[in-house]
Amino acid sequence: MASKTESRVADANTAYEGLSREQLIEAYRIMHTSRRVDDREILLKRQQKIFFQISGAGHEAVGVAAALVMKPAYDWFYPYYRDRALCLGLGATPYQMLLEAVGAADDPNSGGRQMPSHWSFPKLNVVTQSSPTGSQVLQAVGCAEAGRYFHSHPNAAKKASGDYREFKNVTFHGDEVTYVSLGDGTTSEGEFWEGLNTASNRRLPVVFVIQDNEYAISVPVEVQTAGGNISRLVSGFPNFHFEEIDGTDFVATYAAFSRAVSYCRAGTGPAFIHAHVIRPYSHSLSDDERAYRPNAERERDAARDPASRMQMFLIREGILDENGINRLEKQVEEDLQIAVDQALDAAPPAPDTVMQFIYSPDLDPASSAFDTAPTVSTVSDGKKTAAKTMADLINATLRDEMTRDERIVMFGEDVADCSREQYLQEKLIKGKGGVFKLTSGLQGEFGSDRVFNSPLAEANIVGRATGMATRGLKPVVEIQFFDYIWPAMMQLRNELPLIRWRSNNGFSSPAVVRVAIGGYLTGGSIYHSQCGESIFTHIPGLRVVFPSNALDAAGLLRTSIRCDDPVLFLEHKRLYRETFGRAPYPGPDYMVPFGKAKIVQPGTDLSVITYGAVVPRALQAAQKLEREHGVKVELLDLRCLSPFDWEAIATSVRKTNRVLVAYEDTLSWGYGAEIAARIADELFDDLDAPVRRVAAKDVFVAYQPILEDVILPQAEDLFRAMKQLAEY
Ligand SMILES: Cc1ncc(C[n+]2csc(CCOP(=O)(O)OP(=O)(O)O)c2C)c(N)n1
Ligand SMILES: [Mg+2]
Repeated sequence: MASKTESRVADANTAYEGLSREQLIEAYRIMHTSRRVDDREILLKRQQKIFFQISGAGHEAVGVAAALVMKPAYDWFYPYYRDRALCLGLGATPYQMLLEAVGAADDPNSGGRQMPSHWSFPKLNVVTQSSPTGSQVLQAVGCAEAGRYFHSHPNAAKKASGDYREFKNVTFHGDEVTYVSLGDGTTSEGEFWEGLNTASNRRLPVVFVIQDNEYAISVPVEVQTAGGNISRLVSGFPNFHFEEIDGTDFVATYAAFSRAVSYCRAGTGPAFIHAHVIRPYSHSLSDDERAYRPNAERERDAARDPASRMQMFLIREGILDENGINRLEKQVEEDLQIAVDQALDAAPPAPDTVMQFIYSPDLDPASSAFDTAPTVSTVSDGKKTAAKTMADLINATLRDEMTRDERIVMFGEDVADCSREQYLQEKLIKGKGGVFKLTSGLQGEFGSDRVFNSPLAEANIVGRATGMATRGLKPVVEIQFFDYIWPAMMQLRNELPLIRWRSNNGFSSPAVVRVAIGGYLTGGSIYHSQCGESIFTHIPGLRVVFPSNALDAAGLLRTSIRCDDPVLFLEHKRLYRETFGRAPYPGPDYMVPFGKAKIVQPGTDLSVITYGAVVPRALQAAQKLEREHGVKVELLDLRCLSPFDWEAIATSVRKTNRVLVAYEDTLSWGYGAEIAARIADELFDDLDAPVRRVAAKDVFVAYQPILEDVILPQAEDLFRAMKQLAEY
């Protein structure tokens, strides 16, 4: 008898793709637990004890299979909301999940900030997930790139004091794999395709998991996907391992994951698993699928329920009998009841914590630690070194920081000197280094794995940077023109600046996004002249910097790189090579703290608050006003727009009692509107005249220079407004 049992076990090991009976029972236990947590949450929602519910029902076999094949706290996970079973399989508990459902202070996912099923388990390498469908894909790609980078630059992973590295732990493994999942409907998002493209091209160890339940809320798959099958569409991507499977069959799904993950682990390339699953419940508790799915179709689905299939499988194979199933399910129920009771008792977050973790609690870029003097550089004959342009000093700062910090990588459109490296090596060409040459020479100096071209896709740039920075790299990426930043808007508004807050400080993503911005180009026209900084200063969690001169650009860029928050660094194209504001090289440690305005010129009669390319124009107007009318203007350059220097504004306005706010962007709802409103609100008693604004006309910039001149604010416009205000 004994030998018969042994041979049965041996058969099972081959029959069940190497899974032991214990593993199969455990797989069922997790699948069943996952379903029961959903059911309990549904009940709690109906009792109004939680506020939202979305289930992982029908998707459990996929999650458990992935969790069995992959390794928590070793591999990396970018799941989506149906991945409850995955997270349970990786080690998360029902209690931790229910804490998010009730919105508890101790919720490890988000501290009560996110809806349930928005997973974030830092200890397991489950990276904070958001609600926008598909925005996780490019971040997963960046995460995989970071793992590869650290593997080839192990020194970069070391901690260093004095900057963000002190607070950013790095772990990595040479054969780690990144999991990213999404639904069938979400494959319609452009970022999905951008992710496939880069993973394919760079042979990245990413497992893309499409959980195809044939619906995106009420929209069926044949409407989303040309021909109705995503596998057919993606089959042309090179370097991929493809699997299309019945994701309700646990053993088959496990086998597919085993093949796919070992392909990725070996470093061969990415894998694509297309799992056909079911959605036995409505999309969420806010949806009633009976409105768009007839009973017959729903019954057809129910017959393929992965949890029931697994239960029948265990019985059929003699792995568990009905008593065994009952015992297991009873235990799950008892444990769940304890978890529910505890979660319902859990304390909610204190209301005064809402502003915590918008920015790094560890490093304040407005502090004096970021206030350093330039080292006056001299040449051999004792003279000061020549004045450099803003472009020169940005390039020099990037070079210095790359030397100092091996975690820095740079990419964007055309930022490399030459992607076809052999041309550089053979010295056949000089190299490009950015359309404005700001990154010139950096690829040659630091190597093609630190400075490289991205595809022409802005979401790709910011999404990958977000994933990389989450892992501890310091991407300093470039958006070629502000006018083309919009494909990255999902990442810039809903992802990059929110990683820290929505995970309750579980993760952070302090990337730097450099952007060429602004007009006054003579012929720049509609699509090479835009401003629009207020759209970004409106985003909590994002620092926004806008220097007007070479020295500030160097100091603020260094602060941007060394700080622990995501930064949008706006570089005015017209100022790149302007004579105004040139400065000698200030040395490799020169920093300007955030949120500190500069008094460009002190005065007593009128304050002008501005920044960027309006600074030299306002200065010209102010000098003329003093020359011709003896009016002394105090000119303030904000330099940093978020945070901004309210103290400096208030001090100046209290002194002069008159204020003009000037900016290059269109007048209405522009950045200066907020400044003007706050002055009117808090400094009303100090004003002897209304708060005035000068800005662009409410129209896009036109090509013909005569039109451009009349649209953008000019020195004469500023002069006129200053004079009127002084005379008021
Ligand atoms: C960018 C974005 N658009 C719309 C929504 C609203 N929404 C949430 S889930 C969903 C359907 C997703 O369907 P699918 O990708 O098939 O995943 P499933 O829910 O079926 O698992 C939609 C439209 C969203 N969250 N994000
Ligand atoms: Mg779907």
